[in-house]
Amino acid sequence: MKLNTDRIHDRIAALAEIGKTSEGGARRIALTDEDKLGRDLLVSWMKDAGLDVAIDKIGNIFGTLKGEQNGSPIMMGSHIDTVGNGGHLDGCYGVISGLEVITTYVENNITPKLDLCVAIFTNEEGVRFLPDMLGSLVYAGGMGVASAHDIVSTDGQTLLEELIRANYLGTMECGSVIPHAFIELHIEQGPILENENIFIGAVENVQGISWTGVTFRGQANHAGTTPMHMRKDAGLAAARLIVAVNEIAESIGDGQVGTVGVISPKPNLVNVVPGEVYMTVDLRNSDEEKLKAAEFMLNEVIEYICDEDGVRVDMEKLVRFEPVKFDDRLVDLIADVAKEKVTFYKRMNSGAGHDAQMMARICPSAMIFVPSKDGISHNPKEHTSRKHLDSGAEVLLETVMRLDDGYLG
Ligand code: HGY
Ligand code: MN
Ligand code: MN
Repeated sequence: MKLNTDRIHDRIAALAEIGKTSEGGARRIALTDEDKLGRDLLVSWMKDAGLDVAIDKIGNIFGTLKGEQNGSPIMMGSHIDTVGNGGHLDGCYGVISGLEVITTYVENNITPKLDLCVAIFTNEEGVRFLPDMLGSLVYAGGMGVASAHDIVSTDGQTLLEELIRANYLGTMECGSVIPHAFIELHIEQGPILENENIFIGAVENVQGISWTGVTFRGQANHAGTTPMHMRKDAGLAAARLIVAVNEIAESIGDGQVGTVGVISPKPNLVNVVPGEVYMTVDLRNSDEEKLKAAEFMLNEVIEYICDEDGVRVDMEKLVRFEPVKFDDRLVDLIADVAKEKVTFYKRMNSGAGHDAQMMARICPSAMIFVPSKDGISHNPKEHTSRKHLDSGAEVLLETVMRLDDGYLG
């Protein structure tokens, strides 16, 4: 069977037009009008292919081609929601390629043995509703539907209100269909494959993620009249923490990363000493013990900063996912297919979080990576060459065909 890779590129381009930013990036934040329009477009393509379309109680979308046997489906999928000014491939590439794999069966009049399904998970990015990978987390039983429905977005809406408003509050029970296997095709979003001139990554695990909200509380005061030794400068505390997070990552090394992505000073005025600063700390490591060490160091340094600058602090654990190991048999299958299709492949970790790490809780799961140009992602400059995108989709098709031929038994 041959994929229609032109259609993959045309559909990536068509989806990119929805929520396009002035810099040519993507802005389809979860359950906004743009996300809804993207969802509607994908659902229309699923229906064009004659798939059964189901929506669950957290807004996850499933397009299914019935197989000969009644049983668990081979599921592919990812997400189409984006960060604030992201790229056009993150998530979308895996969804559109999964739909293309199924459409190829339909157009070749081949009925698979097992059901084939492509999934679109709600709120993977986690920039509007916390935590990230929310739709797949709930699907995998990591959070109750009611609790998820009550989550309040950064702009004050509950998830339930936004699901209703977008008309994506489905009736299918979350987790009611346990896949035979779950395969997520995704861009690497990092520099490794490109630096080593490798076409395909067979992803073995996803690193652990720790997100903390930190609010330093000092005292707003006049920038001109307040002597330096009398200040309770929350801005200075925040600056020290940004440097400290970088130093924690450097001191642990071994792939440890640390990021302060949100910094919101109040009152954020040129002539007022910041009285309060809200910031987020994102720590990640594929080794759980090292991630715990990084979290310990974070708490220690925040205590030290408060003493130094005479400020108080409130901290909130926003997200905490342990590292996830994918199914060895599936990783071996992807590696075998990659060896045949592209010769150069690599087993590797994932630095980014993905829906597959949640699906690994309920079924054999693994990921296929393709290179990211200059390792850039979550940025309008996100790009992957056509030859790499096509290779990834071909590896996905062959992997699914072998699973349908009984690879996992
Ligand atoms: O944060 C992540 O790694 C993913 O993009 N949600
Ligand atoms: Mn993604
Ligand atoms: Mn992302």
